[in-house]
Amino acid sequence: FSAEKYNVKRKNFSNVQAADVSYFQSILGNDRVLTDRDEVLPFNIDWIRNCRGQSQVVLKPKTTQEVSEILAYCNKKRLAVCPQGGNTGLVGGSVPVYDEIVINLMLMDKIITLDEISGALVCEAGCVLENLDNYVRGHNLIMPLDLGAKGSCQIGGNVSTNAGGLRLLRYGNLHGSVLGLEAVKADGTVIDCLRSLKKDNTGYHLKHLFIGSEGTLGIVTKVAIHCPVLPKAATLGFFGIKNFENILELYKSAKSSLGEILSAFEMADNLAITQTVKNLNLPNPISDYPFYALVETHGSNEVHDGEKLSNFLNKEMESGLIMDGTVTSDPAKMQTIWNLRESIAASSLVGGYVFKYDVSIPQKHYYDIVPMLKQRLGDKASAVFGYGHIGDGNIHINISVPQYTKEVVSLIEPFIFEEVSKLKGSISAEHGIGFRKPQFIHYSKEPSALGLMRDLKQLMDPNGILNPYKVLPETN
Ligand code: FAD
Ligand code: 2HG
Ligand code: ZN
Repeated sequence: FSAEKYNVKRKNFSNVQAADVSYFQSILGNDRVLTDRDEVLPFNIDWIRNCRGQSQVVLKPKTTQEVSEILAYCNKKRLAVCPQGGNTGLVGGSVPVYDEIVINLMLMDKIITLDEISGALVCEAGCVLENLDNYVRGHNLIMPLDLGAKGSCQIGGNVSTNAGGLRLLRYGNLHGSVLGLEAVKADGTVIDCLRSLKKDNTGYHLKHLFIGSEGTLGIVTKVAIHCPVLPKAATLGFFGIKNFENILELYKSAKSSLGEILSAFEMADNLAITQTVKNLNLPNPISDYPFYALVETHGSNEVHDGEKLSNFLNKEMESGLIMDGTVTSDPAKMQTIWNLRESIAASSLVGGYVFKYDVSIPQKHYYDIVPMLKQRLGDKASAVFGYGHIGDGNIHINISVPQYTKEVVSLIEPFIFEEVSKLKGSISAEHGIGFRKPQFIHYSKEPSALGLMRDLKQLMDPNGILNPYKVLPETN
């Protein structure tokens, strides 16, 4: 269990009793209260199989009112809970540590309204991101975020982690695109900030407290989000690059040559791509190169945008920044390339154990830590690679080892966080702190800021029932 592995002590919460289960059944009915061991198990294990909890109860509310009644009861009885969306989180925040009751939002999946003039979509928190995107595309809009987990992550989970993803560079982060939300506090109070307005300076911007709070301050039950217009033209380039310096030069050039139509600029090193091709049996549209860049445009004129990207490719092949590449606006071919990029995360789950790090570093030093870690780990690691959202200065470092050992952990942590801190980076760019990183949060947050985080937690969840052991470090 992860509690033993990471040496975390159970807090003084109540244990779930038969009477508690009966109460939950009285609100939800028997079908939406899971207690069978086999049924509960998948809700206890995270996507990368780093963490496993011991919950015996999973609740599946269908309405805000039900969430409110569950929380009011748990708060009164001192029963700890773990809010859960699609369980695709990568820092162990979405699964219980001990016997916290899982509150999974999957049945709160209704679209409420879509304003085609403003682009404001209002929906319940359990809507799966891809379903929302398919829906709004039917109305000439797209979701402002996209990520490899879109087929199972939920908008409430995205909001609670402040997910970034593949096009943050163009469409900004959720603090900008979430217009409003509804959330339930630990004591069951429903906080209604569900406005769909672009402008609303009426006092404190409370929605921002819930965006990125990883289920520790409340359960998000509804979201109002701004959807940009569906681009009439999308083109994608996939390029082979000689070295990391050339990726940075290419990024600078893409910003000036493609300007307002640039919608994504991603990079991957050789091993990230070759391992994905090998482990998941996927095609690579170009041959083997030390680095790869993926450059996408979203615009309103196919001919103009296609020309711009082709000219960019020709110019940079002549300059030598691009060694080889392909540009396409064919949806099926674009999908194949995106699929290769989006599958990198899953490729490192094949065999052994994976450590995933998600850090922000000033772009000049973006890749520095990968060779350092390779050297430090030697043959103790079966793979060390780096890839990510270079446009956002966000690199994902994946380290695969045959099996988890304390020795390997001690070679990686806190070394990696110390290096990030030296470079004035962030130890979590987009995945959050969850269960895996609270003890390292001080590398990125000053004591005064951490103190205010604790004060807010105390104010909003005085009994600490919401996602305990997550985000905030233990005070000894
Ligand atoms: P969960 O994993 O279920 O939960 C995540 C956290 O949010 C937990 O702390 C949980 O307690 C809390 N939570 C969930 N729902 C609620 C709610 N309704 N109210 C309150 N708290 C809640 N992340 C990125 O930022 N960018 C990426 O590009 C990206 N790509 C990914 C690709 C893959 C293949 C995978 C597996 C993951 C990726 N992630 C990425 C991480 C993950 O998908 C995101 O963090 C996502 O936003 C989590 O959504 P979820 O519904 O699965 O939430
Ligand atoms: C991505 O950008 C995700 O693909 C996952 O954020 C990162 O698994 C990872 O390391
Ligand atoms: Zn990412």
